Amino acid sequence: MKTKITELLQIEAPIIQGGMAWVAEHNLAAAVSAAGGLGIIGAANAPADWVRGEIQKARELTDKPIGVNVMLLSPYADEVAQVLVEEKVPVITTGAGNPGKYMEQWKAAGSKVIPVVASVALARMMERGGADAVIAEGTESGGHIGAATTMTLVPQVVDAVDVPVIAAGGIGDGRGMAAAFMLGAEAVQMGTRFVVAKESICHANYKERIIKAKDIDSAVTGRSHGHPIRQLRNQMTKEYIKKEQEGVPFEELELLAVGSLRNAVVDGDVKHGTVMAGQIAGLVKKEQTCQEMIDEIMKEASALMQGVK
Ligand code: TUI
Repeated sequence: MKTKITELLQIEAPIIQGGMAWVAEHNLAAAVSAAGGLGIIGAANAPADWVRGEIQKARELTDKPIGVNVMLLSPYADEVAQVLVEEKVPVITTGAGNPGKYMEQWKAAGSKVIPVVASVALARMMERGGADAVIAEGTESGGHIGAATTMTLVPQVVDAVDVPVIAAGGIGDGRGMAAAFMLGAEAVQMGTRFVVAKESICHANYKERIIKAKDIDSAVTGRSHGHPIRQLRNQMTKEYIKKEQEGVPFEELELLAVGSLRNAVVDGDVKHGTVMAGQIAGLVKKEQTCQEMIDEIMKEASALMQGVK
């Protein structure tokens, strides 16, 4: 399948893996890229040396291009940005902010820069700043989210910018991918489905929670202080949301959240940890290799789109 994004990024399947903190490390990224999509190393809150090491380890596993996601709220964002220049990372996605201050150095190093946007205004600003494409991410996504749904955001961003648009949020199979193409997207980004990949190092308890999740099993914490995070309901979300309703200040809420994603992903504490996942978790039913996932999604989407596009 050829689209503007497969051409731009030199990949076979228009499927990009989300830059998920603790999960998107070299094994998963290399497996997605080897399967024809674009694997992403999630820099999240990690120090620059860790990011460099992951890039190098991924490159030992595959010759295919691999990208890095920069989480712009990270205290290490400046150092990570520099490592990406030194390592000549072919594709950089960004999340949770405005990457404007890094754009020039990344473009000069030859990287394709693809910011995640949650609004038309930011999409326009990113295009003006030199973005090669944008990821329009709806509120169905896991983790840090915006307000608009994928169904409403994607066509409005498509109409507003000339660069190709990648749809994200609530996409987990070939039907979601075909729907995204109907909205004008040129590729999709998926996170939740790849969390349960065989190559994903995520703890078995976390994978099991996604596999057993039902349609309405996620909740959003942090709305009271403007950093909404979608995650699966558990003891943690119950306590957090109760405290938010009581008007507990941000600093105290933060104490509940610090280290909680690591506790879930690495140690498997899915009761008190943060189990970030998108609303599509209810559709994700089994662990598969990245190759099996990508082949299945491509086959299903292609069949649905026969004669349509
Ligand atoms: O970034 C994400 N998802 C994330 S980041 C993250 S890091 C974290 N880890 C542990 C606890 C708390 C946070 C987890 N999930 N998705 C991309 C995304 N970007 N969604 C929304 C946005 C966004 C929001 C506002 C992008 C830009 C923006 O603009 C701000 C501005 O300056 O205009």
